[in-house]
Parts: sequence; C-alpha cells; structure tokens
Amino acid sequence: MKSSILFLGLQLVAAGVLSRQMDVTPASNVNYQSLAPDSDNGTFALPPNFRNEPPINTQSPLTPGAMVKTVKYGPWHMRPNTVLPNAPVLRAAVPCTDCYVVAYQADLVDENGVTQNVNNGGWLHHMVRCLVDFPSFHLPKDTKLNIFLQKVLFTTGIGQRDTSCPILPTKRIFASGNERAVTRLNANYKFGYKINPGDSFSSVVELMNMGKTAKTYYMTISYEYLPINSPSASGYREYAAMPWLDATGCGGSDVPARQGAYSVNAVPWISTVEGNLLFAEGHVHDGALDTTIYLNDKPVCISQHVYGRKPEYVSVDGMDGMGGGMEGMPTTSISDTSSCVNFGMVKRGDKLSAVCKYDTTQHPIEKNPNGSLMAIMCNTRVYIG
Ligand SMILES: [Cu+2]
Repeated sequence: MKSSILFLGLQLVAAGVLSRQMDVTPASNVNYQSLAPDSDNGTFALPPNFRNEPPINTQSPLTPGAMVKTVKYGPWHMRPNTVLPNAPVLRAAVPCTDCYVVAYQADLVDENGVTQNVNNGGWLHHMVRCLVDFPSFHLPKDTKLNIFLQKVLFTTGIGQRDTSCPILPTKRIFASGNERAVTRLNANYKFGYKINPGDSFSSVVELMNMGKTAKTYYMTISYEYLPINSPSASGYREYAAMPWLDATGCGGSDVPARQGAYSVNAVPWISTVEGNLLFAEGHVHDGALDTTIYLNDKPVCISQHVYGRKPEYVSVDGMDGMGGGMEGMPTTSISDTSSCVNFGMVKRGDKLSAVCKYDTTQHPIEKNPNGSLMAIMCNTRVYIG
C-alpha cells in the first residue's frame, strides 16, 4: 500500500517534469488506447499503477506505420536438468538495417514454435544483446576460425563503448529476463535504436532446461521497427544513452544468493548526458519484490515484480517443471515486471542509482539443477533520450 502511494506520488512528480520537457518529439501517433495491461492470460489483476507494455503485436503494431519482424536465434540442444550459462550468440541477425527499433520482446520456443517456460521447464533466464560495430565477417559461418574470430570480436569490440561501463568491450543495447516483458523506447517521444548497414549484433543467452526430457530451444526476438525512409519515421532519433546499473558494477551481474529480507544496491552512474528518462525496468531473479531507481538519491521509478500471474509461470515440483519450494507444492516465478516511462530528466553530473528489494521468505530463490541456490541479480537498464 505504502509503495503504491509512493508510486502514485512519483507519477505526479513525473507528470510535473513532463510539462517542462523540450527538444523532444512527442510520439503522439502511438496508439496507447490499446494499452490493456490485463488483457493477457493473467489469472489475477496487476497491482495499481503497474505499467505493463502490451505484447508486441505482429499483426497491428502499436506504432502506426511500424513493421514487426520476429527473428529466431539458436538452436540450443539441452539435456534435461541443465543450465547453459551465458552462451554467446555471435553475428546474430538484425531485423532490419537503416531502421529504428522502437520496441522489442524476447521469447523461448522449441523446434515446433511452442513457447517454453517455467511450466514445461524452459527458462530464458536472461539475454543481453550488444552491438558490435564491425562489418560482418565474410567467412563460412560455423568454421572454427570464424567462431574464434567472432569470439575475439565479441570480447574486444571495435569502435563501440558501453555507456556506464566504457571498460567493457561491447555496447549493451537490449536485454530481457524470463518474464519476457516488452521494452518500448517510443512510449512518449520519438526515440528508437538505430541500426546502420554493417552493424552486427552479439548476445549472451542463459537458458535452463529443468524438464525431464532433452529439448531443443530457440530464442526469438520480435522487433517493432520503422524504416528510416518511411514517413512514419519522421522526427525519430536514436536514444542518447542506456546506462546499465548493476550490483556488480561492470562485472558479470551474478551476486551470491542469500536467504531472508534484504536490499541489493546497484553501483551508481554519474550521467554523462542530458535527456529524458524514457524507459526503465529492473532485472532480478526470483526472490525480489521490486527495483527502485533513484535520481540524485530521490526515488523516481519503482519497477515491481509480480509472480505466477500467468499459468506458464507456475510449476510443481516433481512434475515437468522446476520447484524452489516444497515437494509437490506449486512454485511461482516472476511473470510480470513493470516498467517506468518518461519519469523525469537527467542532467550531466546527476547520479542514477538502483536498489533491489529481496525477500526470500515471500518468494524462494531459484535452484540450480544440482539443488544449490542460484545467484541473484540486481540490474536495470535506463534509456535516456
Ligand atoms: Cu539474470
């Protein structure tokens, strides 16, 4: 209750900031009438003020004039009860060139296109997509030499630097957790991610097969995009920055699991840009309640994590799913993560920070196939434009 009042307050503060914004093009043509957070297969209502982007609609995209392309990555053949930790996807296909990606959504499917999730053992634990700014290699795709060169490229990156971790070899641009929420960059203003000819994507993907049979998985990403030359793209620009606030700073995001109620702090970032806070959501693992983003130590966004609202996020131990709880008891995983859009402005020198609240007595930590507790995470992407 307290947090929903705080959240309402934050919305009002954001609305006040909104009226002072300049130098941005409102994306007034985005049809937000169709926003219907509870129109999916949810089994209970979302909390008040929970902002949930509607799924990417391949037939009628939210942005008029936009196109949607679903790109399939993989396959990964996984034995039962196994984890594929941060596998690289090198030279991954881009959905378009000379275009602005305005929204995207990840999913995990099997070879028949059937969605794989907690209820049948398939986890898209997380994926992180990076831009590798290098003309594509013209070598046969799966030769050892090419794979080696792509790995070198992936780990050295060329010409692109990450916003909050310039020390990293690549520039992080997209990410998703298993809740597979939509990231939308043009909720209020005309911003997108620009893909230029010659751009190449790389990703890391962490998958789990907690089921009892071997599976073949593919990750799909549905991109909503505007071709640069289309009239609908008029006024669009690339966002200015996407700082990644992470509990491990520029590390690998894994934080050793702990039981109980506690907070995990992400390492703050001092802004090097000026602009609107366009979109943010927290990425956590099961056990977390919410992620709060602070601007100069004042809370400006609460990204809430809701568990088991859709049937595919409920598993029963001993069945073909995964259980963190008691034998035979249903276990719920994060099914919905709320996003904040247009929640203020940053100036150069401002501090952005984030805190993730965990309470493992309310939601158990996930377990590895060997029964040990899985590492937790606390990170957030903040798109600024
Ligand atoms: Cu993760």
